[in-house]
Amino acid sequence: MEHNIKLNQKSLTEISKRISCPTYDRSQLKTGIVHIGIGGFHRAHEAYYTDQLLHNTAITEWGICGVALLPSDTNIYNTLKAQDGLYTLMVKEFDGSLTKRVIGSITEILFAPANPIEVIQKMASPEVKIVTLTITEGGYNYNEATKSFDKENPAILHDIAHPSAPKTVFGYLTQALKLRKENGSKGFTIQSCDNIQGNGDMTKTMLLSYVQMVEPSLVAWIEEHVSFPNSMVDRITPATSPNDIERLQTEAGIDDAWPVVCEPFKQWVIEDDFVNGRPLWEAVGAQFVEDVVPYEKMKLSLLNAGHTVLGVLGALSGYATIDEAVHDTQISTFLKHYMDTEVTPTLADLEGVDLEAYKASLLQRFGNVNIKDQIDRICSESSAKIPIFVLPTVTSNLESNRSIDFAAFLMAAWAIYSLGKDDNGDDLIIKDAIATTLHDKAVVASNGNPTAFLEIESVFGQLKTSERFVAAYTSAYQNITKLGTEKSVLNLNNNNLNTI
Ligand code: CS2
Repeated sequence: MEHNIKLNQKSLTEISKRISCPTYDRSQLKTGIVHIGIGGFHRAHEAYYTDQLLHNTAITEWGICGVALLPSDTNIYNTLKAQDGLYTLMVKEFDGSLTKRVIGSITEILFAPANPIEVIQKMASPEVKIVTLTITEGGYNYNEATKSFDKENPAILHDIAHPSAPKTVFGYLTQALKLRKENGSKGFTIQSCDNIQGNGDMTKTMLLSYVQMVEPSLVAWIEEHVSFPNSMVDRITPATSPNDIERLQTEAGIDDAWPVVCEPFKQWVIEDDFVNGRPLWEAVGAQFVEDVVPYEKMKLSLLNAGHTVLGVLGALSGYATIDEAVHDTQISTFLKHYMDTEVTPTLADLEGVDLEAYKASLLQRFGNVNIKDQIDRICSESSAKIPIFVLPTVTSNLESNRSIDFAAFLMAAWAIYSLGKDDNGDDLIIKDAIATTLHDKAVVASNGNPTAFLEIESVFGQLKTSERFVAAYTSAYQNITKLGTEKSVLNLNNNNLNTI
């Protein structure tokens, strides 16, 4: 291969001789979508679908403006800015090969902390018809303990005090919608692409709680002019590693400072409820349905919770990647038990879905040895994920008097994981917004009071009041402490031999 080429708009023609590139004229695209949160997942999913659509050159109104919301997004902002919004998507196929393409759908990039007004104005501009979000499960400011919007969050208090220089998505959306109302413009659709049951409903409830506090007169306008479709999003997108960057240089001679890697599988199921038009994403594989709830439930409680199982048990066992964990027979047997005996009965009302095939496909996807999805990534922010991925299953099983043993074991394993050491005594780095609380409670738990961990109400709500759960959890906690993860997983599996 000749010299490496730096990825940017100017070099695109040259790069298109090496890998597939946008064939559409990016300079002709209007910005129809503002997207908040330009991490890997957005770039492997919505931006990819939209790029595929834009290859139909008759479509010019759906360029994406990517917004970096947080000061910690400086790096991705600078990188994408230097590359004119372009990046390489590297799909890690099952046979080990890479499918590489440059994605061109992000045509503008803004850094909110540097210029909040610019972001508000962009969102208020009439050509923008949809605001999409990937702000993570924790970004919705929902408090599990009070089951409502967290009004005490310092970032929210900041936004109330400084409406024109907000920090949170709620501050931005409120100001932009207020401006649209004042300008006599149409509303827009707010589309969450995060892993939350009823992500659109959650966005609406949280936003209206905020608006009710700061701009009560805007509530009725939003009810009428803004829609919040629920959606199920899916594509496993590990963090990009230095090896991935190097591989792109070696295989294609392209210098891309931040390519995105992902699995071949992708799915996007969306409720067709858009107040101001939408792209024909169905032309490139998205599904529009009337009720997305069944799909969401299935994905969150099997795929995402499955990840949590593999992540927590895998981390304690000393594994670094998800494929390593799923190739450990006892861990995958545990996962199958959990899926079959505890999750499947809660999904009884799913119509038209072949659950057995879905579960089998998940094990295959988790096992893709080329993906190298990091256990660190999966375990990060568990305090926001577990209440969404795992605890609804527990609640439903407690109500119906079904098995909760595997979930209780998982929670005990998480409590032990939160001590920050794996079974070999090696350090585990815990990345979590409430890492200190998790650690403090984990320490109390390890000093003869396992249930102390369940006292974290923002995660567990009132779960500590369920005697049945507490008993199963305590017994699992003691077993793991006494026997280690491997042996106690084996014992639990053996006690349930006839259930799979
Ligand atoms: C993962 C998800 O963050 C997690 O814990 O389960 O990021 C998962 O990879 C995606 O939702 C896949 O669609």
